[in-house]
Amino acid sequence: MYKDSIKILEIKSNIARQKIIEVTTEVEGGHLAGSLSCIDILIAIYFKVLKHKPKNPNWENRDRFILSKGHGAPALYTVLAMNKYFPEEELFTLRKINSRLQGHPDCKKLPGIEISTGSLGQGLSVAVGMALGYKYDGKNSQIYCLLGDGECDEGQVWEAAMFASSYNLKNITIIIDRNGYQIDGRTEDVMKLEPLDLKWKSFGWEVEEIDGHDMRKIVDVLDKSRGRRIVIIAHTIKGKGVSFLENNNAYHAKPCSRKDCKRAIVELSKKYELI
Ligand SMILES: Cc1ncc(C[n+]2csc(CCOP(=O)(O)OP(=O)(O)O)c2C)c(N)n1
Repeated sequence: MYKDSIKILEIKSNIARQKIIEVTTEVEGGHLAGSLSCIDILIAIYFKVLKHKPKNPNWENRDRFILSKGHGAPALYTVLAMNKYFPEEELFTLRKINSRLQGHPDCKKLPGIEISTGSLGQGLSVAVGMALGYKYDGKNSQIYCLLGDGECDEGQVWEAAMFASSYNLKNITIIIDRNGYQIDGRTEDVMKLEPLDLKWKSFGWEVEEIDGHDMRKIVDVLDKSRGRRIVIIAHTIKGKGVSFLENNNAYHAKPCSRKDCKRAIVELSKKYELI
């Protein structure tokens, strides 16, 4: 892929980060840090990898993306708005009563949401069911599912993992946002996940590990995942992109103050000389 197109994706990520910070500050809510850790992956998926038609969200041959860590909704909404699934101004209705943009994605309200998520551990089961349906229908489209690393504590994740290999599905890509934190602290302190790669391999999945903020690597590995049953362990940083948010789990579900929002925007803007 040309260097330029990677650069454009990186700039889109930077713009998305600013939007996530602005919106969560303005509405005084939303899971900020875990949205910033997965946004590079979502930008790569929605702008480079996914076969989809924002003007026809139910196009039957589309690939599907499921945000199993549904609390990362601010990141997903931002990328959907950037793809024109709905007007960008609507982002500022996040978590408001009667808004289509609830704290967790609602597939009955918002176009582009494949399944409602938020109760951790359930998204992969739905993704696997969709992959099985596509296999039976003879479709060559791919299902992508993003899990949190803390979410992998949920037993249902492993039941779905076992099911996918038992049915020899080869149309599903899991991306794990391996930012090392969950709500109560470091994943390895709460419930050890390592060796995470060996766990997935023993459940019958191929595994790749990447830097989840290296846009070229993200696009490459996602492109090559088509037609396979694969887990991409994406090593990321919670709060990525802003010095005082990075690895600061206080911002798990807390937005920036107005003053810190301005600081964050200035910091991000300087990266691509956007100001
Ligand atoms: C079944 C269930 N239990 C608890 C929660 C509350 N909760 C929201 S986010 C979160 C932490 C998840 O950690 P991780 O998947 O690592 O997300 P990240 O750190 O990337 O935000 C928890 C426990 C939930 N949404 N669902």
